[in-house]
Amino acid sequence: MLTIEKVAVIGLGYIGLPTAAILAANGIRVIGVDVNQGTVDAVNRGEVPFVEPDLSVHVAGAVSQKLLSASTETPTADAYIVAVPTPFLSDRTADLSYIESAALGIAPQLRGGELIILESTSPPRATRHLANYILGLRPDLSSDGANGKPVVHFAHCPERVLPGRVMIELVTNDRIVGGTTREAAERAKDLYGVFCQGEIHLTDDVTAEMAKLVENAYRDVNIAFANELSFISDTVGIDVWELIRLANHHPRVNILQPGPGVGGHCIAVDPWFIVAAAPEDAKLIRQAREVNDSKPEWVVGKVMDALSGLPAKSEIAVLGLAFKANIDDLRESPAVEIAKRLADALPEKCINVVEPHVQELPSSLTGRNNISLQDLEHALERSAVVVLLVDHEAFTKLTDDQLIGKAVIDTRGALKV
Ligand code: SAJ
Repeated sequence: MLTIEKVAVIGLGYIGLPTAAILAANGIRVIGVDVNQGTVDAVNRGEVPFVEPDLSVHVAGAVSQKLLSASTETPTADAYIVAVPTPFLSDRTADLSYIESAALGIAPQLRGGELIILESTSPPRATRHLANYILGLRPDLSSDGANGKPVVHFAHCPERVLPGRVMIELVTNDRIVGGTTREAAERAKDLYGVFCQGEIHLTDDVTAEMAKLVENAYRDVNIAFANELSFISDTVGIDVWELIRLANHHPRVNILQPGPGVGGHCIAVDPWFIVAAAPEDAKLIRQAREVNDSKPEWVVGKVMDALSGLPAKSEIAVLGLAFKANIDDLRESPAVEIAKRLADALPEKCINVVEPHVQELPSSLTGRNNISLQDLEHALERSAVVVLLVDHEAFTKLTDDQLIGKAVIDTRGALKV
């Protein structure tokens, strides 16, 4: 029986805000909490501060029905969903400081009986770390009723939605819910059951944490295989795209696509949490990360090869900065990394970046006078070398005529030249 009427969602980012909106759309009173006043103000106006299909409609509707509001202060609530960032530190272990900040806000509000769910992608035992951190601040409470203390329930429920399809996948994907106790898992299942039409699988907290990391590491390893094939194909002088297309005709083979490297805040990051947890064992996972991380430098080498023999003043068109097609998200994007390396290595060359989904270059590319954001036509007109980094629709439609006479480096296999 669900007794949760009021939920606080801590962190109104790419996952927290959609989750808040979908709960509110299903009749739960939701308060979104964020440290960024601009985000809080935007949500209270019914606006969404980033691009995600269908999210605006949900947020605007929930705010106008007074089921969703936002604040910089953590309120009392029946359940808390923590969806804050867990970036990695310079030694590639997870930075849990945002989780701890969320805990500092939650702890004073607890009365006993609440459910606290960690949704942030986390290294193994982060949910226990959150529980211990909160119970350290509130020694009058417990996670299991020991010594007759009121219980607070802790669970991990990783999100697995694909950016660009978040509002659909939140509803249709299966979910894994791991509790520090069985009761915590059952309660979290009841809450997600409010909107989730997929199956909800119960387990313990550490297995749930690992499941999310393993899903992304699985994909990373498979993309690394494709990227390694692109190196090998180049060495033996064959077309990697044709090679993969043909091999995939086998009924039990499904090779992914090579690219300029792996970006985004998940697949390029999460496998390192596994490596940090078991460095001696996670050999293949580490190697895959290294293969994928080596791809940007390899692409830069191909641009250098293409430039050799061309007039010194030849310009370069860099097509795409996003981490994947048809989105505006530049986080951990290998395309940004390649653009930066080219700008650093070629101070005398003009680099024309085309990214139809952003209005200005990211800060890592500004402050240089050899790189600028241009429209596609202008960039193509001026450049002798074209390097395609993202298979945005605007680029895959390019015709042979538009590329005639140019050296083309197509890292996505998106062009027919
Ligand atoms: N990529 C390739 N070749 C491929 C597929 C992808 O180079 O064949 C690259 C993309 O261009 C991109 C990166 O990999 O740079 C990641 O893109 P993606 O579409 O594979 O995944 P994300 O990062 O957008 O979302 C992933 C998803 N995880 C899995 O598919 C296992 C998503 O379901 C998760 O919710 C999300 O990570 C997350 O939040 O963890």
